[in-house]
Amino acid sequence: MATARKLYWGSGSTPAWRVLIALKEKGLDFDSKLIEFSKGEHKSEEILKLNPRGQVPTFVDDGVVVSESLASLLYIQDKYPSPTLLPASIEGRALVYQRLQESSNLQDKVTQVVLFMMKNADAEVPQEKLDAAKTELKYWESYVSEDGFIAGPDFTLADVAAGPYFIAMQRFGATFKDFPKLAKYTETLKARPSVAETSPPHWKGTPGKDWLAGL
Ligand SMILES: N[C@@H](CCC(=O)N[C@@H](CS)C(=O)NCC(=O)O)C(=O)O
Repeated sequence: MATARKLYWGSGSTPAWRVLIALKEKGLDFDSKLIEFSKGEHKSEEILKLNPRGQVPTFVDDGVVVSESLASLLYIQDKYPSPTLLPASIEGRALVYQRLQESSNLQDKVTQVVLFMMKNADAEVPQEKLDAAKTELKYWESYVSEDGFIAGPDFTLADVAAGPYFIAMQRFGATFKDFPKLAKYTETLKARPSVAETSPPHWKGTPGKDWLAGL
């Protein structure tokens, strides 16, 4: 049945995965528009009209267009507060907002390696890009809380924003051998229904890569 919500997304797009997880966590239905990058569908007139950058995710809700993944997460939490993905305390929310913003660094470091290797299939993974990703992981290893998630004991927007990147890194060969808390955290995330059920469909039955094997 058609709903007032529509999400344009691509299989393997980690920013889009964030939005899929948030919608699942909130139990929200939406019209799903899975685009194929190989056919250039992200640059279709339909998407460009909504998002001049021609990128996914692009999310439309009741005529409101939010096309940046982190903005979409905040919008979804704001419009659909229950069940909440934010802590009750202002201190807790401050930490979630901090980690949400920081997840852009994670996004950047992973994307730098992946895009380079997609364009240079026969090249060695540049060591400086791997080193930058490793430095980034050190921060996140220190952020995982003893009792569970990235910003405390509960699953929050911080996990929605950052979590998919750790799973994607694993798909690209990372083992987190020097990051035991992240290794455990990644398994916890993968077992969460909202994450498992929205995992990139093309990953099923296809091999990953070893580009991040050094991590
Ligand atoms: N900052 C954006 C990044 C979105 C993004 O880079 N999407 C990629 C897929 S992962 C895309 O659509 N790339 C196509 C393009 O840039 O032309 C967000 O977080 O939503």
